[in-house]
Amino acid sequence: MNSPIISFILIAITCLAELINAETHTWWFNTTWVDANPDGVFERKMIGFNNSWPLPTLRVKKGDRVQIYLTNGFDDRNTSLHFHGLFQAGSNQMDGPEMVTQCPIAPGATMLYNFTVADQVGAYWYHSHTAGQYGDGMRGVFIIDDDDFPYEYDEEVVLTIGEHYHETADVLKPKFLSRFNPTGAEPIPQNLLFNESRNGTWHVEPNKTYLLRILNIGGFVSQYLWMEDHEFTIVEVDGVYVEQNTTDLLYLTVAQRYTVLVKTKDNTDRNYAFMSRVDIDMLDLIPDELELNGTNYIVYNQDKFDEERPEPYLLDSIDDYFDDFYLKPLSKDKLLDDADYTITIDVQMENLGDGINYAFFNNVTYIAPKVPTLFTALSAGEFATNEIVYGTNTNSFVLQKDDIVDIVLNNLDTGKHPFHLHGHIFQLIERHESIPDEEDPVRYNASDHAEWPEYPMARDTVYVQPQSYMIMRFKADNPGVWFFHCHIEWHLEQGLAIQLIEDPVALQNDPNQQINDNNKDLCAKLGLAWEGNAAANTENFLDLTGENVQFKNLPTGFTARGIVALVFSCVAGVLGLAAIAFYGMQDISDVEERVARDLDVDINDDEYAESDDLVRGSSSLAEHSSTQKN
Ligand SMILES: *[C@@H]1O[C@H](CO)[C@@H](O)[C@H](O)[C@H]1NC(C)=O
Ligand SMILES: *[C@@H]1O[C@H](CO)[C@@H](O)[C@H](O)[C@H]1NC(C)=O
Ligand SMILES: *[C@@H]1O[C@H](CO)[C@@H](O)[C@H](O)[C@H]1NC(C)=O
Ligand SMILES: *[C@@H]1O[C@H](CO)[C@@H](O)[C@H](O)[C@H]1NC(C)=O
Ligand SMILES: *[C@@H]1O[C@H](CO)[C@@H](O)[C@H](O)[C@H]1NC(C)=O
Ligand SMILES: *[C@@H]1O[C@H](CO)[C@@H](O)[C@H](O)[C@H]1NC(C)=O
Ligand SMILES: *[C@@H]1O[C@H](CO)[C@@H](O)[C@H](O)[C@H]1NC(C)=O
Ligand SMILES: *[C@@H]1O[C@H](CO)[C@@H](O)[C@H](O)[C@H]1NC(C)=O
Ligand SMILES: *[C@@H]1O[C@H](CO)[C@@H](O)[C@H](O)[C@H]1NC(C)=O
Ligand SMILES: *[C@@H]1O[C@H](CO)[C@@H](O)[C@H](O)[C@H]1NC(C)=O
Ligand SMILES: *[C@@H]1O[C@H](CO)[C@@H](O)[C@H](O)[C@H]1NC(C)=O
Ligand SMILES: [Cu+2]
Repeated sequence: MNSPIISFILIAITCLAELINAETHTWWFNTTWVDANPDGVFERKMIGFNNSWPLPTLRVKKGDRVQIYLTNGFDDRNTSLHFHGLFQAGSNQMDGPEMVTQCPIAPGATMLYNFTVADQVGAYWYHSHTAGQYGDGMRGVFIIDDDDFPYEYDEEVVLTIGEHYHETADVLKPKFLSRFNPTGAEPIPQNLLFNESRNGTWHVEPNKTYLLRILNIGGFVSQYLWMEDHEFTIVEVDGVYVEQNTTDLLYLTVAQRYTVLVKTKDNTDRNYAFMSRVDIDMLDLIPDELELNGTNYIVYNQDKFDEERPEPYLLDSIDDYFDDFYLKPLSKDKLLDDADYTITIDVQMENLGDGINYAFFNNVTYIAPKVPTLFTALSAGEFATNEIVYGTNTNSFVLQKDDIVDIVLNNLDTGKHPFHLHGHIFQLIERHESIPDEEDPVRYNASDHAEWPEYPMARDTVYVQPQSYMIMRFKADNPGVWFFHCHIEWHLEQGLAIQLIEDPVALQNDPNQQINDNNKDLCAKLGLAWEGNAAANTENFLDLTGENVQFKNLPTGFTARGIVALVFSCVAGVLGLAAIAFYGMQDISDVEERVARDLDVDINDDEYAESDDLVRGSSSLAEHSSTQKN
């Protein structure tokens, strides 16, 4: 036999061996409320599985099949489960986001999430994709082990970080999405969590190399991490192996993962601090009682630790954190070819006529359609390639098979935002520096851009800087409906999302991608259709009458100023405490200052004083607007 044949046989045997080794993991989980005290200062209910919280770390191997039966054990709310970072190639309906790829799971109902982790490795996580539930604890780690891990280490350790609220999302959300919070100030967390707790202790042995998998499973703030006298050597980000790069200061937005090597000391003489810090630029207000730095411990010597804890280890500056743009994928995957299709999206936060602050891509705030978009794509026949059928408020873009796609994201907002694309990793090919609040936002200019890296960093979640832009590039090689959204849960609730409808014809022609009976039952339980356009019209896919749309715009002439005035009149008049709660327990004049600064209005100016008088005592926004006009 000649050698090509031999190598063919060898490859065939290897593939066969892998197939035979592929395991099926089956888990049954029931969502339940669990009494917990994660930060040690406040007892509350967290969302657990089977009366237990935190949720388990699920561990599988490359190529394995996963079957998770998720029962909605709540009696008053829907749920869903998303596996963050998994491509779900050929299994789009297992992706999780409600009204995108499935109907919500009604109380008492069960959904089987059944998929293989075909060709992925590394650190992922799972979380509810419904109404802020993951902030209430419905989140856990999902690891895909690799028999051919490219770096040497002695022991693997998982570490999650995140922020923590004392109130549940269903209490916070209505206060956040309220006309009494016209600037869209996000709720301020009470604490930072380290491994779902605080004051954590990481017990280590000397002379070892640890593989530390760090995951920010929070829903809002980014965090800095650093260790006293130890370093992080980054080897994987969001499931992508990278060339080693060592740093002493990491920055993780929510949903990002860093797998790092940490070498321990050669002796057990002392213990060290392991610090975390909230990115304060993301907070609209910093209450005195909020501990901005979390102190945790690397414990070599328990006796010493019992005697005395290491002091917090502070840095002079946290400006010099590791910029993931400079990482290089170990695969040496080159910059993809020039884009066949460019999606340009502008981010803005604005108020609509109901006085609520929403988030917009190109002036559209995402409102869920009446039929999950995947099911529209599957039922629309030849109309599936027509963006109209997906509705006017879903920000849907149809992508052609194997197109190279650029997402050019101009952030006209003064905040940082971590964006996540389902079903893909993307190359981050350009990211502009942040632009200070007092200057105008900078947009991407295609005829004047930076030089793009030869081997761009790739991952599934990246942040854009304030008033600045970034460009993400990927290949549309995974037929399906993929959500792209800000991973700050508050901003997703405000509508900061688009949908990519990738090669819907291939989707329709793939027998494995057809809606299964379980999914149809889930829709039926909630009285939802699993066919039709965004308005659930199955007769005429181009007729969107009755679709869900955003609230109408603020009437012309009614400015942010008017809203401020309205808020103050309410605060002063009715003592609507929601606004005060959001801006901290402060006196009212301070709240005024704060709102005014956010809205960029001068509270001493005459018009303001006037409008305050004008709106006092009235109750409807429309009324105020007509008064305001002149
Ligand atoms: C969770 O509870 C269900 C029944 O509610 C049970 O079938 C399942 O085995 C339990 N799962 C675990 C991981 O304990
Ligand atoms: C962490 O330390 C703080 C301050 O010492 C304490 O109030 C809190 O209960 C501790 N939390 C946990 C979970 O140990
Ligand atoms: C799931 O949990 C709920 C709430 O604890 C309970 O009422 C229900 O019986 C459980 N379901 C199953 C299948 O165990
Ligand atoms: C569950 O989902 C259905 C369909 O979207 C919706 O009508 C219903 O209000 C949801 N239930 C709750 C409690 O949010
Ligand atoms: C999961 O999907 C695979 C492939 O379609 C199928 O063979 C298997 O029966 C499914 N599992 C269950 C429990 O239905
Ligand atoms: C975090 O918690 C997990 C168990 O949930 C544990 O295995 C791990 O060692 C902890 N990590 C650290 C850094 O303490
Ligand atoms: C660590 O390794 C060094 C050099 O190999 C050795 O001298 C030292 O005793 C080791 N320390 C411990 C605590 O084992
Ligand atoms: C928190 O840590 C930062 C960075 O190390 C430091 O500048 C700041 O002073 C610390 N704050 C407190 C209250 O310790
Ligand atoms: C490591 O990161 C630095 C920037 O922090 C970058 O200049 C360098 O090229 C990177 N090297 C590798 C191998 O990733
Ligand atoms: C959004 O609305 C503004 C103001 O009406 C308009 O200037 C701009 O062109 C719109 N942007 C898009 C992408 O439609
Ligand atoms: C984009 O860059 C080109 C080349 O530098 C320049 O001529 C043009 O004015 C720029 N466009 C805008 C809108 O800034
Ligand atoms: Cu955001």
